[in-house]
Amino acid sequence: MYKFAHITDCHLGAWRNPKLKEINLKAFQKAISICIEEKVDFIAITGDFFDVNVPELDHVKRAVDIMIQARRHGIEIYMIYGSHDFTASTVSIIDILHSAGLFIKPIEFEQIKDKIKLKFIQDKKTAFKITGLSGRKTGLDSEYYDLLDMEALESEEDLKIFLFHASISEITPVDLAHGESIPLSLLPKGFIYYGGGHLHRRIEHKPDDGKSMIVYPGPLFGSTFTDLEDTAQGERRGFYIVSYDNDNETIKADFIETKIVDIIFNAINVNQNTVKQIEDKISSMVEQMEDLTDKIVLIKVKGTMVSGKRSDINFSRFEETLSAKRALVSFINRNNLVSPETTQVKVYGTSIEEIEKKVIKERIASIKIDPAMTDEKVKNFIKSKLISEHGEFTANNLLLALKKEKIENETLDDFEERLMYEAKTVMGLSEINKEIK
Ligand SMILES: [Mn+2]
Repeated sequence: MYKFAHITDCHLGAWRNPKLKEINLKAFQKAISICIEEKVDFIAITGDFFDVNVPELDHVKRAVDIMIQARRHGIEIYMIYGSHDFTASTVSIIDILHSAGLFIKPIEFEQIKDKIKLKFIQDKKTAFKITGLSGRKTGLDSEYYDLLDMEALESEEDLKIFLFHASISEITPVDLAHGESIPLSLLPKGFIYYGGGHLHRRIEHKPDDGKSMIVYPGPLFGSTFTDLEDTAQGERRGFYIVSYDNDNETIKADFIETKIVDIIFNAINVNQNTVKQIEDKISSMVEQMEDLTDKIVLIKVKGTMVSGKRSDINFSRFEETLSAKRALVSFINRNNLVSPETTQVKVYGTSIEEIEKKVIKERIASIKIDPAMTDEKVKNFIKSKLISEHGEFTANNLLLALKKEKIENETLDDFEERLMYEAKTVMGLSEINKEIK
């Protein structure tokens, strides 16, 4: 009997709030401690280990300290990149930790003509052969899956595990089905386990062959308000311990919960309410809430106000009340609260990222090439960078590149140069790093 753990989407370093940041790290510590207790043979981490490619160093140190515990118990770690900790143009912290020998990246490949031949890494203890494909920033994943040398992947002998960081169309829940996904048919066949990352939801799928499993554990804690809202509404967070029985050739995946704190979620509909009415509603809800000690309290206020602006409402007063009631952290989400002055905004979403994506999609849809344009080179450039999904890809990546903040101790010149370099790379104006990490 062999056992391995599958952990994903830790998003370490996510959350500006120090308490949430800490809970997230605690969830990772808990997962690793359980892996050690359960004596798993190895751990597979399928991307978005960190929330960004260059996280704060104190957090990196603590994550490393936790991983070292597993390594000291002889537990090997296999890690692929996710869309959050991957970068095409510069170095990710994952590269540095990999160079230091902390874990193995089973994502090496050979490019033979126009095909990508993935290399397998054989785990010493279990003899499982592991390979995988990392997540990219956004979009274009399917292009890489299209290029895979499937025959080589499928004809490889022995027990195989495939690690990936992408949505699969057929098994993605409808409410998460924005953004790009790949069809099931693009996964190579004949593997015993397909370990997925990227979807922040727990999904177990058993293909018809009855011999394999596709599993998304979902995040250990979560990195957005929506994640926590899902948790409060019953989504359990944790990871999987997968056992393989050699004699019967059967595979079993057990979900292990890593809950650190309870989360309470309440929504208030304030459609067509005045500022005073909204304040009264929130106030009476907050007054009635009990038993909040050491819990995360989330309140979502939604609707279109009859008059006034969001900033007319004194939200911090309610947060103070909640903290006086000993809530560990409280959040009043007003992303879905719209004042009449802002109703010209036509897209809604629950997170900034989602709203940005929708706005970009809408704007890009209206970009067309002027039929009078004759220069083929320019036309092709526009097509490949600015039109339809290519345009969305460029815009989303440009936004991510320009969102980067100055790192402490980085000079302004270096920072500007780094931003410029990333932006140019996104626009295809510098030498593009064609390597797939
Ligand atoms: Mn993620």
